[in-house]
Amino acid sequence: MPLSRSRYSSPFGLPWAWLVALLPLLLGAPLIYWQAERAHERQTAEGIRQAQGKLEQILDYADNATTMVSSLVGISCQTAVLPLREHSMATPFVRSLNLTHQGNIYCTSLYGISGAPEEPEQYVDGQLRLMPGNQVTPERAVLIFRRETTDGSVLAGIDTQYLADTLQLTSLSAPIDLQIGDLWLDAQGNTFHDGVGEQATHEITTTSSRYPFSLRASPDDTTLWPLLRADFGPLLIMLALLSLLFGIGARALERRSNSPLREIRRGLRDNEFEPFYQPIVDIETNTWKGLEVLMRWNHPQAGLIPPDQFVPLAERSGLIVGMTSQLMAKVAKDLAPHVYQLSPGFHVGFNISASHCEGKHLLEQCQQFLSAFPADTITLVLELTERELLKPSEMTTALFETLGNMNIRIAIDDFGTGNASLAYLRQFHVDYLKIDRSFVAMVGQDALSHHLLDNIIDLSTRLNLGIVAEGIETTLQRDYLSQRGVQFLQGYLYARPMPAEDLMRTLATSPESSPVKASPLET
Ligand code: G
Ligand code: G
Ligand code: MN
Repeated sequence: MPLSRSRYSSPFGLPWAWLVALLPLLLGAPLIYWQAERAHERQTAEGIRQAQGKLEQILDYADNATTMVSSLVGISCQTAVLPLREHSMATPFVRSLNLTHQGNIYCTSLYGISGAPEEPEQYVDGQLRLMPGNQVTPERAVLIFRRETTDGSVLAGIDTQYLADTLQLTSLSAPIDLQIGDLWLDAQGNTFHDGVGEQATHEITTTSSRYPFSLRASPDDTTLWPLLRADFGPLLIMLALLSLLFGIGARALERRSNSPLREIRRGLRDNEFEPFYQPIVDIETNTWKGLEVLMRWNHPQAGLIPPDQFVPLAERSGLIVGMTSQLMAKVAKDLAPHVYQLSPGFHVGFNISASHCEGKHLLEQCQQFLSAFPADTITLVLELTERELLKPSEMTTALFETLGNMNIRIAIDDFGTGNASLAYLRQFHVDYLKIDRSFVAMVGQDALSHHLLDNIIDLSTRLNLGIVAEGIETTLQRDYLSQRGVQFLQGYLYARPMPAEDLMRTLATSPESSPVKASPLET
């Protein structure tokens, strides 16, 4: 098929298919990202909620233990140290219990009698104090829980390792930090002071209603991507597969829409079929006797396409009828303004396919074409190729009868290449024979070829019909044919098929109201 698919699907087709293919990804990817972000936020909120609960649990133990020993405040350390130690050891997370009296830590479960200042003002809400490290564990921070009693207080030391572990366990989707007063503890157990006003974009914070501490989670992209990969990977793969499917679908659709037949239909709709004109010369007067109209497809991408590449398909599909209509309309528009520059009865020949004669359109189209010209100014000629003979029927017989009555002439094209009988020529009221150019090309060749050519000319002459010889390229051919009585010649020697502008230029340069002089291209 000459109208290859790839030729018409690019360059405009391909990007369209790609765009369609990308559609699921373009629409789906932001959606997935948004979903992942929501999921990430939910996970982070859940993590921070769990962290808060666990920390409150740890503080509950301290709360409990300090309640248990609160009656010991004020009692001498020697008496108090043992129950202090017992409760300290029996309570999870609590590593020491201490008693204070009159602003002095006078007894601790670790060393017994002691004498450090209590510094109650350092406690947030008088209850919690995060210390970067003390004399027991200088490297590790400690959280002190404080319970005030009537004559002093109980302090419970909690190893921050437990807190850090809790933060670590709940920091699955975003790192969580614990804030007590202006000191922070991170999941690695480091304490730090935070810069003021430094806030991550998606930061989530929570404050315990039971103890004076806050938590902060800072989700960021580094924690988002692993989640995206783990939870949304399959969805992304599905999306990519969907894209592939869309792409294949789009390509298939595109191919269908670019099938040659659709392309011809599109060309017809876009008025792309145009006439080229080739003169037929009367060698007796050396003037133009007429023109043959040859269809060209002025394709927006492929340029001018010759008819043998699309006419056969157009004939099979019936589109040739509409295309011929389009051609006739354009020819009428081209020639009507110049009709008085043409010799009276100037021939305008159209190639008509056999299938066209079997429908009812041909007669109407011919009438319409002729109505564009003043009466008797031009002669319409229909060229029917001998390669494809018409099937005689009542309808065709009547049609050609009518055409004859309308002074429309019938020419047998490519004469000699088929086998039209005398009866056929009579039945269809044939007026002209156009000797195929393959016979004309035999001029000057071997004896057998000459014999064939002479026979064809002989036959044509004896049939008593007008004779046109096609494909005249040399003066030798011209002279040979004219010597044998062929009156009308057509070929590159006189002119190649030309577009309307060239035809108009030739008509314009010829003397007014006289037929165009035939001027051979070569001599
Ligand atoms: O102009 P060119 O030599 O390319 O034409 C090639 C063939 O196409 C010729 O056989 C000619 O008869 C055919 N052709 C040209 N124009 C038309 C047309 O308008 N209709 C039909 N049916 N055939 C055409
Ligand atoms: O089949 P039909 O006679 O309609 O074909 C006419 C075609 O023959 C024209 O389209 C034109 O391109 C071609 N043609 C016209 N004159 C010459 C010529 O002198 N030499 C050759 N090789 N082709 C010609
Ligand atoms: Mn022809």
